[in-house]
Amino acid sequence: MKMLTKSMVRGLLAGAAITMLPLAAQAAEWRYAFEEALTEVQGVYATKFKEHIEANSDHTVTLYPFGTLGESADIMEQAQSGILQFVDQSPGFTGALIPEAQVFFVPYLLPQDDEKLFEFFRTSKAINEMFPELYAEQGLELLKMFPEGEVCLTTQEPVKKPEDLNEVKFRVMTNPLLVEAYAAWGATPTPLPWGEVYGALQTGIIQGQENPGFFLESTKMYEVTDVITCLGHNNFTTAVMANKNFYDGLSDEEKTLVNNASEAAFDYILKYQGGLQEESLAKIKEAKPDMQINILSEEERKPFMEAATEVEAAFAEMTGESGKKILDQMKADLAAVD
Ligand code: 6CS
Repeated sequence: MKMLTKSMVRGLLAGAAITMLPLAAQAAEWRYAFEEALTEVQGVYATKFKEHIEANSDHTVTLYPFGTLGESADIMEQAQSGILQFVDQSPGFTGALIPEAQVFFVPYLLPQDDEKLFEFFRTSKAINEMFPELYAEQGLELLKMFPEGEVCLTTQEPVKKPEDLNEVKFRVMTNPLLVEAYAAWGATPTPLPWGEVYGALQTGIIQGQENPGFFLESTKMYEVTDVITCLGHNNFTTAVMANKNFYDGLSDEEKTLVNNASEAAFDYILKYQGGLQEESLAKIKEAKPDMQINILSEEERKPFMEAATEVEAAFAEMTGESGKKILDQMKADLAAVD
């Protein structure tokens, strides 16, 4: 897909951005970019957010799906500089900016049971109180974090044990802890932005990658891989935020509007995910009957789980005291929903 250059994007958005400045109390156009297509989970969330804002105010929200304004790193830069008012960037790409956000890549930290997982996202102090402070330091108002679905691996050959990943060039999001996780499992981790993944699989530059079921189906990852392996090691987390100066400049009423829109979209997206993983895997099987889909047993998962200790130690080393506080709080929050 052809990407716009940064200066083209700035030119495109600058005119509209100027109209925003003096009109905070009047009808404004707010821009919201995300990392997926309109019909994928982030797009469904963004659509719900937009609907709520537009039904309850004179403001409009223009949505920019993946590919319209660049890669994940580009839209984050645009949100930080105030060209965009809202952005959805997954912690998988936020590691350099906010190292603590990498906590979501400690394998087997999040519950595999959806009810517990959703309750954790709803009630977690780490997510709802501590992370907003860390995002604020980067000029971002963290509005919501939410899960997108169980992450599974796609490879050319079956993966039943970590040794099966030996020498496999495995694409990960651009996140140092994910590199550690796949290295701990014996793979050769290859960080890449999303836009390069299909082509890299097609040409054999990489042989594997991981993503939730709905994304494996909608992006047709199954066309360029032969085996899907689910080992319960993670659920894809994403984060929606606003430019902090923009948010702080809103009236109390507008802040409530934005917060209520976030709550409405959050509730909707959790319900939307009921059965989505199973449906997506079934659709893949239908589209490509010889695709092997392996759900590893508890016994088979054990060696993958054991490597998690090493990854947690790497997280501690990368993030020091601040990371420890987040991880400890997350563990306490998880214990509370268990
Ligand atoms: O793997 C990725 O890079 C992408 N995966 C998902 C599920 N959403 C956006 C992200 O860019």
